[in-house]
Order: sequence, then structure tokens, then C-alpha cells
Amino acid sequence: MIWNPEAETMPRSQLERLQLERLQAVVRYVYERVAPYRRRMQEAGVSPEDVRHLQDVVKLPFTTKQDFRDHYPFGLFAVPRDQVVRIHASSGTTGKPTVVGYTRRDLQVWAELCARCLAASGAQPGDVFQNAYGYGLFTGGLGMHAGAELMGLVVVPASGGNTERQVLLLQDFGARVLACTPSYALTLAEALLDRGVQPGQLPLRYGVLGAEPWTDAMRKQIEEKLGIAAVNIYGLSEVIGPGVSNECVEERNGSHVFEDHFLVEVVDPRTGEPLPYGREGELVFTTLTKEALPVVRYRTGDIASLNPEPCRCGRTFVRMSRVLGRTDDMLVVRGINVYPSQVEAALVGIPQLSPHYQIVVTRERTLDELEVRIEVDPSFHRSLGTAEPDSPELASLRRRAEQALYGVLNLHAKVTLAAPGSLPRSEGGKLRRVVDQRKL
Ligand code: DLL
Repeated sequence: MIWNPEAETMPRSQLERLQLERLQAVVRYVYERVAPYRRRMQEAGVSPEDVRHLQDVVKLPFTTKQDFRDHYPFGLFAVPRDQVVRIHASSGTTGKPTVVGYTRRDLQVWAELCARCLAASGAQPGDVFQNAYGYGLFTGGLGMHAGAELMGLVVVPASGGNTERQVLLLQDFGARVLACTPSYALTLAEALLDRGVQPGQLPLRYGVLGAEPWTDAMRKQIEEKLGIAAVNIYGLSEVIGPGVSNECVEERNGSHVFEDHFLVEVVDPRTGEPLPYGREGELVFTTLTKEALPVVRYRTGDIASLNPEPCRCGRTFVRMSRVLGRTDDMLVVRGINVYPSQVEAALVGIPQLSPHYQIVVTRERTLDELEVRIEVDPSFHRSLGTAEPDSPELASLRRRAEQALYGVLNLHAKVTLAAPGSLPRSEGGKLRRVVDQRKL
């Protein structure tokens, strides 16, 4: 179902008029209220009056993660402290967390956007909804919680982790909709299979999965093992949290960006130049309605492309592709750019392999080595009996995997086959798959 048909199916011409009005308002708003924005715009020689058309957004300076660090914790807020009713934070891999704030109205908008996501993913009012995103400073848990309550779902606020209990709740409370990271969805799927629960045996039908990169191959695994439709949800704290874009369950082919609240661009990550529809580049968002922490041209670091073609679901919003990588998790191995998603895409299609892998980069003197550790599929493993690691079956599987990787990466990677269950699993949150030992 479409939660807000008036907004989500608005004709493009009307949407663009609304976006321009809101863009002009937000640029004036940050210029008047947030000193770092005013300063940056003055340095660039642009003023709010220069935004006459939507395309003029490219005249405005970018905002980056570094701006959040420089003005930690509250320096980018646009309202007095007593109007902020909620704080969230996302922990980066380095340094201090990124802090974000919401006014009462921001929370209402956010709940509406998360309700749109749940509806797009297949949820219907009255459904039992197990929310296994972490509650707390992370935006996933509380964001989806508010959207689900607004929609009238029966919310089971499970939070992340404690797989035993998640399984019990899924079985006894009978959730039809589950929200968690895709890697945790796989953990839950395996835990259910271990207990003899077959896909489709539970009332569970839809997964609202995101907060970390995943691939269509992984989607297939999750859908088969849980007997559900697995739908991609995307968002980031700096922009609002979950609720920036979501796939429709009908197509599951690109996430509709809620363009009445966010203006989206794709730019060349090196030059910052805008790129046309269809080209891969860095996603950049401008919030159009936020009060406490508006952002103008925030550079996400996420690599994706935009598709403006009409969608069967009726939504008129553009669709963003899956996030293909991050500008900062791109590994450069012997001068070649490698994204973890490419590794996954190359390997997960081989049926004797499982979706559990880890990428390890080392450096012997000056030469980078790329190693991909991947678990063999449990039933294939059983069929091998007591095969040695150098048995012909395993050696040929390893060769096949190495060839598949070479085909995608143009780089020789060493494949190490691991026993089922031996590599790290998601214990409820985002899973780190890359170990770059060159920096250690
Ligand atoms: O992960 C918000 C969220 C919560 C999204 C629940 C979806 C569901 P952060 O912790 O600030 O916010 O992390 C944001 O996670 O820039 C992407 O790199 C990555 N990310 C989020 N969703 C996806 C996705 C939340 N569907 C960062 N696919 C973003 C790939 C994603 N990467």
C-alpha cells in the first residue's frame, strides 16, 4: 500500500515546484541561523537569492562529515536547545560520533517517512511487526518504532541482538513484518533452520532490511531461507535516519527517494561535478523540511545511481540503486579499486558457497594481497564427508571462486574456504566484513 498517496504519487511538475519552494526556504533558513553555513556561502560568493531554479542547488557549497566533527556536538543545529526534543548519534569507525537532533515536528515528519517505508515494504495496519534494529542512539530502532506506531502496527520492540529471544518472539508473537540489518536477517534465518523451522512455516512475510550494504544475491538467500520478500530500506543519521528511501515490494528494484522531503543529487566523488541520471557517483542530499538539523548538499560517501523511470507501484519518486560501495570503504588493492559488494556479487551466485564471507587485505613488503574467506554451503559441506582441504572437490571450488573474482575485479584474489559457521556473524547490528591489515 501507499501510505501517503497524495505526496508519493504527485505529478513531477508539481513535485518540482514544491521542491524549489522548500529549497529556497531551507537555504534562507540555514543562512540566517547556522553560522558555518552562512560563512561557507559567503566564501563561495552565493546568497540565498541566487537559488532561482532547482538546478541552482549546484551553486551551493557541500556539507561533509568533517563539518559535523568540526562543530561537534551541536554546532550545526538551527534551533535553540530547548526546541530539540531528541538526540541520536552514529558511531563512525574513527573518532567522535556524529550527533543529530530533532524538533517535535521533525519527529512527526520522520515517523511519517518511516510509515511510508513500512507500507512500501508490504506492511498493513494491524500486522505484528518485530523491530530488531537497535534501540538507543542508533536511529534505526526508535525511527522505525515511531513509523510503525503511526501506521498502527503491533510493535514488538525487540531491538538488536539476543538471537535466542528473537527466534522465540518470531515463533510465539507471529510477526508478519521483520526489520533488521540484512546480515542479521541471515543470522535469524539460520537460527530458525537450526531449530527445524522451515521457510514459510511462520507468519513472517516481509523484511525491511537495510543500514548496511547488501546485494541481490544476498536478497535471494534471505528470501529463500526466511520465505519472505526482502525489501531494501536506506537512510543515514545526518539526513534523518531510516526513511530517506525505500523500495516498493512490487518491484524491489531501486529505492524511491522521498523527494518531497529530500533533494537528491549524484556527483562525481573526485570533482564534485553533478552527474546525469543513470551514472554512478556519490549521493548528495539536501533536506527540505527539517528544523533542528537541516543539511544542504550533504555528501554521503555512498555510491549509487538514480533511475527516473516511472514505476509500476505508482510512486513518482526517483529510485536510487543499491549502494554499490562507499567512497571511504573502497579498497585500493595494487592500484585497483575494489568494493566489498563486488566480491559478494561475484561469489554468492556459486551454489556451493554460503553468503558468509570476509575480505582480508595484507601487505607483504610492498605487494598487497587480497584474500577472500568464504564459508562453504552447509549441505555441500556435509556431502563432502571428511574431505581434506586439498581434496579435488574443494580445490576445484576454490579455483572456480578465484576465477569468478578475477572476472569481476580484474585482480587475483586468494580464496580460502571456511567451514560453515566459522566466520563472524551479525549479532544484531551492522557487520564489518573488511579487515584491512595494511593499516594496523
Ligand atoms: O543506518 C539508518 C538506517 C537505519 C537505515 C535502519 C536503514 C535502516 P547510520 O548509522 O548513520 O544510519 O548509517 C548510514 O549506512 O551512509 C550507508 O553507508 C549505510 N546504509 C544505510 N542503509 C543502507 C542500505 C542508518 N540500504 C550509512 N544499503 C549510510 C547500503 C546502507 N548501505
